[in-house]
Amino acid sequence: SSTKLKPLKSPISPGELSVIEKSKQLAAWTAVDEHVLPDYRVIGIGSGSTVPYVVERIVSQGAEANKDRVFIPTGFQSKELIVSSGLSLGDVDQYPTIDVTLDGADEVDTQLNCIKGGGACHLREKVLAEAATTRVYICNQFILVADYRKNVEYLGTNFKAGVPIEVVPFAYAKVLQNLHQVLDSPKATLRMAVAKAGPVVTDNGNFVIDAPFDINKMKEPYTIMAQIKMLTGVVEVGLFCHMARAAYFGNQDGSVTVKW
Ligand code: ABF
Repeated sequence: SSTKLKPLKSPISPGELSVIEKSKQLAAWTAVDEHVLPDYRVIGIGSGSTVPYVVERIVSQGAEANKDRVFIPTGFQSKELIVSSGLSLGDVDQYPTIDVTLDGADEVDTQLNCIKGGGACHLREKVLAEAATTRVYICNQFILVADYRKNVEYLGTNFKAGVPIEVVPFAYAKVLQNLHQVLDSPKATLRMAVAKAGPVVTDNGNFVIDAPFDINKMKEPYTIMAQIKMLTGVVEVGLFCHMARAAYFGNQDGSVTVKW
């Protein structure tokens, strides 16, 4: 299902933020208003460029609202964000059940399946997503926030880089070979750091492969995810299937689309 909400008034005057930034902010703020409830104590904070607006809105709820809360990061970036915003930091090994996790996405389909991992944090992001879905059917609170470009019918429509796959360094060449020859992703490549100085290394010390698939295959993301996960050396796949409860997309006209 999907619905469109009325424009939310931003305190930042028009022109200060680009349309895309503003749509990220609208999505994040609306999601916080709907899902970060006063009695929630353990809150997962994802990664990427939309999540700072999530934290901005949470901070605006005031010191009293946040004094008994603990915030769990998905990686280095969100850890810094939590600490620099004056919020209390926790870890998922202390809090394996999270009240709500809010995170960005590279693309989200109509079933709320999504591609994540453009920022190479998808292993930890999936752990936090799962921690917020532990009480699935009772209180699944994994919430996506994104701008309008991420709202698609099928994964791979706009996001052409492919499915991010975290692999242990020892196994990367074998995983690449399997992706090329067995799973029909001939353009799968090892993600390189800026200026090709070397491979991107995740917060867990692993490499990342980006594997593009035919758009028709992406219509069944769960199948692809399961096939990739079976490859020896794969740590986690940036396809999140049947996990999100809702996705919020800020639109160019200042409205917010909610999919659930
Ligand atoms: C993270 O940030 C990732 O999983 C995803 O790759 C990326 C998307 O973020 P944004 O568009 O908000 O920068 O959540």
